[in-house]
Amino acid sequence: MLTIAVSKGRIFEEAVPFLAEAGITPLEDPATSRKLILPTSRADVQLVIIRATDVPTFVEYGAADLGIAGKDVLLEHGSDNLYEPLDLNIARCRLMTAVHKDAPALTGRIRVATKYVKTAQRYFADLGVQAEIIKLYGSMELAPLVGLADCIVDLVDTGNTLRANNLEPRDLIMNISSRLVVNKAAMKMKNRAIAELLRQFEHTLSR
Ligand code: PRT
Ligand code: MG
Repeated sequence: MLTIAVSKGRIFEEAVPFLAEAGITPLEDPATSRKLILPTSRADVQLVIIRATDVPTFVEYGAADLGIAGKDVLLEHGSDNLYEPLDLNIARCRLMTAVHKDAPALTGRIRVATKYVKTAQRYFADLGVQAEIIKLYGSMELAPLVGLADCIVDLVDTGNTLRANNLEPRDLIMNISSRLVVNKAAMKMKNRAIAELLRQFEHTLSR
């Protein structure tokens, strides 16, 4: 049995063509099903439906053989205990800093609200900027509006969320896409099945 960890929402939706190329169709729609383990059209493949941020954990511990996770999540999770053989180039966005549209240039010690604590810490340290990082779990955009932070670090796609809150993007930290990750032991023990899946995913990418 191959177990693939995936989050519902945009990653699952954009992963469907990759799965289909490998003959994998979930027997229920994760958007409406309450099941956390979804059987598929292939008797030897099941999906586990989990939070995006939990995907590296499941794969690292071998609770799933493979997973699909955003580079943002992988960076923040920060484990060397995973193989990352394939950039699926899906769920693309940018990890950026953003500030109030009327904000002056940031100088001196700044306060940064984000859920990407480790990534933000590393980014500002590399720039030599003194930053106090404030961990939030959501609605980062609110922080500069109510004086909680000078700046946020968050994902930007269309920019609509920032604009709707009178914020604007400043600096690009990294272009983000979702990656296939593989458990290290599974890569050895289930090499034939995983190598075949990799080939099929690569074939989808090349079309
Ligand atoms: O939603 P939930 O709390 O369950 O978890 P999650 O937010 O981690 O999951 P999900 O499915 O929303 O995101 C999964 C992955 O999709 C992320 O880890 C990214 O790699 C990728 N991705 C791609 C995005 C976006 N684009 C994106 N636009 N993730 C989130 N957003 C959010 C962003 O945080 C901001 O709130 O969308 C808003 C900005 O969008 P625009 O279009 O208004 O700029
Ligand atoms: Mg979300």
